[in-house]
Amino acid sequence: MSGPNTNYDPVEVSALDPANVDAAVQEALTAIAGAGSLDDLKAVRIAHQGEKSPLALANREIGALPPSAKAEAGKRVGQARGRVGQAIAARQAELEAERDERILVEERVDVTLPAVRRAAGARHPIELVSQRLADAFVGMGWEVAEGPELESEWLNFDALNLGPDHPARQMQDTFFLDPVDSGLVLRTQTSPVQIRTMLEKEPPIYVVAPGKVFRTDDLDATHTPVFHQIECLAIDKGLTMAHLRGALDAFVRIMFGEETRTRVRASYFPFTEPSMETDFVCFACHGTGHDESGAQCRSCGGSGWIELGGSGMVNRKVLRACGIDPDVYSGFAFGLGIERALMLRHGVQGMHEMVEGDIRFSQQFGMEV
Ligand code: FA5
Repeated sequence: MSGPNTNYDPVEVSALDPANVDAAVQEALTAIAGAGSLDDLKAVRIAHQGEKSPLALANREIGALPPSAKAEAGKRVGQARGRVGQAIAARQAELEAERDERILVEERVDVTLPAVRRAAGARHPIELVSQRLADAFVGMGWEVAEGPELESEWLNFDALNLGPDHPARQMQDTFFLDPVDSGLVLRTQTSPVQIRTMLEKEPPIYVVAPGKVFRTDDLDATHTPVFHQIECLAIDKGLTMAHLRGALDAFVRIMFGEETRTRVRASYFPFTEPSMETDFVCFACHGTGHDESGAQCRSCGGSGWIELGGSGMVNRKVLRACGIDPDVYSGFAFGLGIERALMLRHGVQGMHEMVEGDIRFSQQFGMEV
């Protein structure tokens, strides 16, 4: 800054020289007009309006002038700064308007375009059927019971009267867990849930237990290594085979309709005595046992019937093992394959369709969540 200017002549202070002030203004206006973007304009503002700009320096010179000269110099510099400020504000408004217009075009949303629709998930038909079956029994006052898929050998076999050397233990080909003496298996049936329930609850007991089970079966039209069962167990005073038939009939009617053709035949399960098997008429040959060419039906092996599930009166030995007095209480149980129930209910042609995970299969059953 210059020293006190006692012999005042504003022209002699070069920064305040009207020509220089004018030149600074012209230079600023040219730069402002040439700023092509808001970023450019920011740089121009710093150069021509900032602390080190020529006009800011001129403004500072005013402070050193004698009071009588300050007004005139102040007016000149003030007007110059005002012009620059206005020009910057005007250019700023122009550039902002251009930017907004560009954004509106670039980010335009066509609300008439069809939306990208994501398919909503839905429950698998196996899950739907097993829930519907369980619901039917809950509607009759039964409770839902659950057990683990990784089960102790004792609960899956021994407690159900299938001792280590029992030949029936081979009836259900089992996935054992490493090491073999771990005593753990992937449960082969939902029947261990019977035992768990009887050990936990006092009679009367009415439970329904849906769940996943595992067997070393090959995948074919009526078998899969991972499938689902639903098990019903009733323990009360005075229950007989008549109650079992009644419950089975109710189950089949609710699930498959009045016209369903099923049959029961004597069978054997170590944990029920006496035992029965329920079959339904083959979905492929409709009970004839052969296909259109006369060859043996591959779905039912020529018998015309497909096994749906087993049942029977709970073996006295099993009741006793669970601490229930068989002279006071009796009970019945039955267990069905859900995949087979789905075949019967919806005419599904083979197990492959159910396990392949093709969404077109599931969609036929609706998208119930
Ligand atoms: C049992 O598993 C007994 N726990 C059923 C039972 C419960 C009997 C209560 C008495 C009292 P079974 O091994 O038969 O029984 O199997 C029952 C049903 O599971 C079969 O009838 C069949 O519908 C289904 N099933 C068996 N193996 C397979 C498989 N590999 N794939 C699909 N479904 C199967």
